Amino acid sequence: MSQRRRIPGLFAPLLLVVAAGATSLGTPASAAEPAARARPLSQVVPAPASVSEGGPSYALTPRTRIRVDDDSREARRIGSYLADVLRPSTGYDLPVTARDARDGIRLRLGSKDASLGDEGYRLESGRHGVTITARRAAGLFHGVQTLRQLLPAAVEEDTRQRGPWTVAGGTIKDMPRYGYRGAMLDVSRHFFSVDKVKTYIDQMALYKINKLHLHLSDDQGWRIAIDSWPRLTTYGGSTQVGGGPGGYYTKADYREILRYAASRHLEVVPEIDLPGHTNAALASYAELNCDGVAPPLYTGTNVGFSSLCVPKAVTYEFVDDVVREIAAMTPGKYLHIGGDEAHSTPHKDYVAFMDKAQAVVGKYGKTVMGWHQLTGAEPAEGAVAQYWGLDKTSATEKAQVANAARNGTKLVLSPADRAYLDMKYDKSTPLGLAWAGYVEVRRSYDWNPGAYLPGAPAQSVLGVEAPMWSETLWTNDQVEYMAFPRLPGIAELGWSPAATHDWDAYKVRLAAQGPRMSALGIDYYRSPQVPWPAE
Ligand code: TNX
Repeated sequence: MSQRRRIPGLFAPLLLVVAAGATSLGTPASAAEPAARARPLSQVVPAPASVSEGGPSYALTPRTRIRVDDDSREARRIGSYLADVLRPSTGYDLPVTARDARDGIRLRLGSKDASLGDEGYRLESGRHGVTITARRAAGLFHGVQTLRQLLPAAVEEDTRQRGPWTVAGGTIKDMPRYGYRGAMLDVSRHFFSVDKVKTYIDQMALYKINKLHLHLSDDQGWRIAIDSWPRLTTYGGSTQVGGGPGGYYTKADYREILRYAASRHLEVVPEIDLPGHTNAALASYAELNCDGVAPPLYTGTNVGFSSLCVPKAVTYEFVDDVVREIAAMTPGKYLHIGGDEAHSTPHKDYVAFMDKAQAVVGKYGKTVMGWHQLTGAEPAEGAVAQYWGLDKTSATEKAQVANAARNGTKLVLSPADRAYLDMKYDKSTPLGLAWAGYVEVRRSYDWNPGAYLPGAPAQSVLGVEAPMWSETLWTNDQVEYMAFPRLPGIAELGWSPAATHDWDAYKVRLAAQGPRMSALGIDYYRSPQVPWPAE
């Protein structure tokens, strides 16, 4: 479906420049048409760090090439990825080539601009094409996401559409506010196949999310094969919420997710939730229970009723084996050990258990992540606490987390009444839960991660994450409806400078994502708070 949107009056002067540029390039359509389609460089989500608009635009033609440097396999891979996005809708060949060309799309690594960091990029668009420059492949990849958004939404369709494919002239220099910009998928309450996870990864990448947190175990299912404890999956993974077959990832499946995530420049953060949320493990191995009796599998949605047996030695053989096998497969830095809602573990036991479990994570070379209840134990040096409280969480609990942050614990912010993608938007939302309240689009966007937790130093904040708990969700359509359009807002909080934060401006940029999400087949929630264009 092609997008024909009206030109907002505000952009008229810019568009005159664009139109002039397009005409002088001899763009095949009438002079008025390309102007109607060139979107301002600033209309990207997440908002770029700096934008300077103006100058002639560039329009892709059937002769456009994607040029990469001869010696860069990474740039070539990203070039092929871009070509795969653009070919179906444009119908152009878009060869990826190291041959010199007078114009086209140029992807260059090796920028000397240190201020770009590992994930930043510079995008320049003008008469002869679009050049994206970065220091590292991740930056080039993020620049390519920006370029997608500068093209008409119809470029995301998988069948041939009418152009012209015009990119407005100007320069973007962009880099993230935070290095941790995550989304979590709970594959335990309902299992999600490798293909479903890949679909979500692609959608996350469009908004420059760079961490995929997989909640791999919970009361209702154990989803990752552990060779030394095979019943965890063959039995513990055999069902899910509401009954039904469940499922699990073999090691090859998990490696395929890792490979695919890496190809989209996402790091996978695996989570094994301990010592609570462990009914699937306890059901699979009787010896893990204090009374030696395995409970039945669980298909309901209660929390807080299960616990590993803290005094038993076998518990730590189990934790060691699980952490060792997962750490060995996972290239990323973090291993998340949960630690939330351990309501059936006495506090003294909880503290003793978390001490030992954190040491195991360290022994296998990973950095501990845990839900913020970890700060009620002794966080290991360098540990990361994921805060999931609410505005109304008690001052004492917030102070405990802030205090840990002052003592060196790092924070990832996932406040449940802002960032939980499984919360209903309002009372009419057919999916999701409401224990943290309704979370409309504005509410999920309108907070500042850098100043969110009173008393926590701004430097302790590594970033943000949007968790998707799956008690009520099992299809990609359902995930999309809950994630979009809130996930782009959380992504923007993680990426864009605080100075760009402004709901009134954001809602207009977000509205422009509507046709793009539709073209991508994303079934998003048409929030009445956002001025969506007619499609
Ligand atoms: C709380 S958040 C949980 C999960 C539930 C979720 C539902 C957290 C660390 N624990 O066990 O799935 O609420 O919204």
